[in-house]
Amino acid sequence: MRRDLVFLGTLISLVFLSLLRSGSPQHLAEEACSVQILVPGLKGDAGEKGEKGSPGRPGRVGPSGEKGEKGEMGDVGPPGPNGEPGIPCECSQLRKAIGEMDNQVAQLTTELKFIKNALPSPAAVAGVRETDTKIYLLVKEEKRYIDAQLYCHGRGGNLGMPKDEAANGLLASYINQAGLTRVFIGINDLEREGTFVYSDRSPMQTFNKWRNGEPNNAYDEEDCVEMVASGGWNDVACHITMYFICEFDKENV
Ligand code: MMA
Ligand code: CA
Repeated sequence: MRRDLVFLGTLISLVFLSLLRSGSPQHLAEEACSVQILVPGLKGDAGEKGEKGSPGRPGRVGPSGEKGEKGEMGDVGPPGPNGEPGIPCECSQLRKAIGEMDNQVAQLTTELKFIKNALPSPAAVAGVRETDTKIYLLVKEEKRYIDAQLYCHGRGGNLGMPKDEAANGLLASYINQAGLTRVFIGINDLEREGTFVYSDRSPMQTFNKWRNGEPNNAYDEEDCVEMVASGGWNDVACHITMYFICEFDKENV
């Protein structure tokens, strides 16, 4: 029994030694049986720089960027589905309404034909211009200021009274498109020299289009106003004759 134990102890020692020998051969050559072999030696020199490592893992997702510009408009979508079928109509009522409208159209057509024929001559009126609230009519009949004003009054209007840039520009282009250089407009100082008012007697506000040096009351006799092709205003004698523009309020037409 003891011999077996001694044998086992020797065997363990041999295995232990062979393990140490294979792990650190240089030290073991001199001090194979010393206890010191179990204590770490002095720190060695720094090793050479290693090779570049493999790339790291991807970083965390960054914060969202600024909002981009608006994209272009998309294509037109496909047509929608068909609507529900309509309710059956009251055909007799509709027929009656259509019949009445037919009569009205016939009556209006006759009246319009009459009005067109009754005009002085087709060439006397060069179409019309309109804004949301007004209709302008260029009358190609030469008249003195007073007669021109009477002509417009007699038809429920006034001589053209441009009271802002838009209206003035519209009248100017109207004149130019008709190939004209000047027309009477509804502005005068007949009542009080130097105080110009619109022909509906409303006072001149801040807007005006006087040409440079106007109004000059040349020859001491210029109390009426013309618009020239540029849209500028000039005071002129009221007794001269020229074409003119009437204006009508749509509410009164
Ligand atoms: C000049 C100028 C005007 C005036 C007319 C009258 C051509 O322009 O003096 O102010 O109204 O003459 O003909
Ligand atoms: Ca003048």
